[in-house]
Amino acid sequence: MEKIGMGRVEKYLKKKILEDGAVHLTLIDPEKTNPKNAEKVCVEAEKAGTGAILLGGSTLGSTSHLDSVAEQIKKSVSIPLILFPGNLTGVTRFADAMFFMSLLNSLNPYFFIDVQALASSTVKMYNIEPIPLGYIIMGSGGAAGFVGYARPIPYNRAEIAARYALAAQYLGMRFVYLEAGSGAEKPVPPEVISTVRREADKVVLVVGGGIRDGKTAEKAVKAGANIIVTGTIVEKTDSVGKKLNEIVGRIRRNV
Ligand code: 1GP
Repeated sequence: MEKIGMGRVEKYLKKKILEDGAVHLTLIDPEKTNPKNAEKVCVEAEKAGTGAILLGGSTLGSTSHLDSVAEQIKKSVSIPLILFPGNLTGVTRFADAMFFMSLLNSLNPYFFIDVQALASSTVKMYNIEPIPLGYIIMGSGGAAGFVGYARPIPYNRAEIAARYALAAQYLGMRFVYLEAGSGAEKPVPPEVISTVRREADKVVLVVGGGIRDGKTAEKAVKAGANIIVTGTIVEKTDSVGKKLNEIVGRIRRNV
């Protein structure tokens, strides 16, 4: 029984949120990179003050490719490596933790409970720390929405997202992720974030999808996001460090 509760990475994230006001996570999509490039991006991201590396994608086919990217990242940085799996292929023994996530607004039970059941014994065997997370897809939803059979919640229906988030809280999920979809034209609007924050007042609120600059990230944090995820900007920006510095600087309290 004494083993039940928060693990090391979750405690680290929560402490950092308390200290800094919010945490930034750098998302690496293994399909869009290779071990060498991932190392370069992660080293720059760590220097810029990102809190952890998230690793995963919706359409990943090869776990051996994921293994080689993850192993290289682990060798190169000291911040935690957290998995953000889109399917069974997204589990690697080189990770410290995993967003053990359920896609709450999927029409397909595979994505809210079956794939988790299939993955669970591997997560245990590799001693990966599971962080329970309710995943809610909004707006246009992107690839995650399509692959996950999601019924994305429209931005003008924030109260629906808030109810899903509160249900996740009552089901014991300690994190809720509002996802606009990778590369989304429109990120989750601040008024949606604040409605969800007011209702689900005990969860760590993660927001991602379409965030490309410090101003947007800061608005999301002011509306109640605790964690900001950005992925596409590290794929497309030459000066990754500069861009991430700007975002991390804007979301940290008193900076
Ligand atoms: C996608 O929320 C993440 O799952 C990050 O989105 O790639 O648009 O930063 P971007």
